[in-house]
Amino acid sequence: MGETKRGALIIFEGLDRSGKSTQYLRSKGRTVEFIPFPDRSTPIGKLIDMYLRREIDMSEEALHLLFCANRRERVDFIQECISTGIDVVCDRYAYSGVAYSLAKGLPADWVRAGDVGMPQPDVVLFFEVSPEVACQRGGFGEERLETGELQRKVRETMKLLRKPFWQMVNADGDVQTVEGEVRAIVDHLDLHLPLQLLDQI
Ligand code: FDM
Ligand code: MG
Repeated sequence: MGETKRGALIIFEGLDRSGKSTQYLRSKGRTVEFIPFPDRSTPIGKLIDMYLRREIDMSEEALHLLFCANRRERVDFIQECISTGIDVVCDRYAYSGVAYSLAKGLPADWVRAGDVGMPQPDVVLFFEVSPEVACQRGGFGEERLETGELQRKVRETMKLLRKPFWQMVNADGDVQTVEGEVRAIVDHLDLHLPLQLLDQI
């Protein structure tokens, strides 16, 4: 009694341009910290940003490890927020990391090992948007990894990663409809158990 309830770790996953960030901004109402992955503000995030904007090259393996390391850079912050009752919303997480690298053909066991021990989400909201709708939304195709072919593979691979704590959200609809779906899910999270760590992805 009287204890502060811990914060929730909420992940938004889905294709590029599926409106995930918009959803976050419109669904606040609690104390929320928002972390986009890749987090381009950190030292490792800056390297990833340079790669995505075609300023530097690197091997797919090195890139995969940088994406994993970039998430590790923020673990202390995530845990501090959760334990003080602040919700953390991440735009992408280990599932993007695994799905993109598997879609490129990197070895499955090696890829999936990179995020073991990361905080386990309370919920992953998977925003499903048809590729046609995604392509029509602004800015698509400017960065590396945004080709239609890779996106299609990622979409298929992502579905194989589905866990009991995933919830599918139809993101083709208008913003208000999607927002309603998100609120209903987030309002019913059970935060009585302590935050767990991922033992597999
Ligand atoms: N991406 C993102 C990965 O390939 N692996 C990862 O671990 C993460 C977090 O990076 F194409 C890809 C997904 C996307 C690109 O992401 C940049 P944003 O959300 O468009 O910034
Ligand atoms: Mg992008």
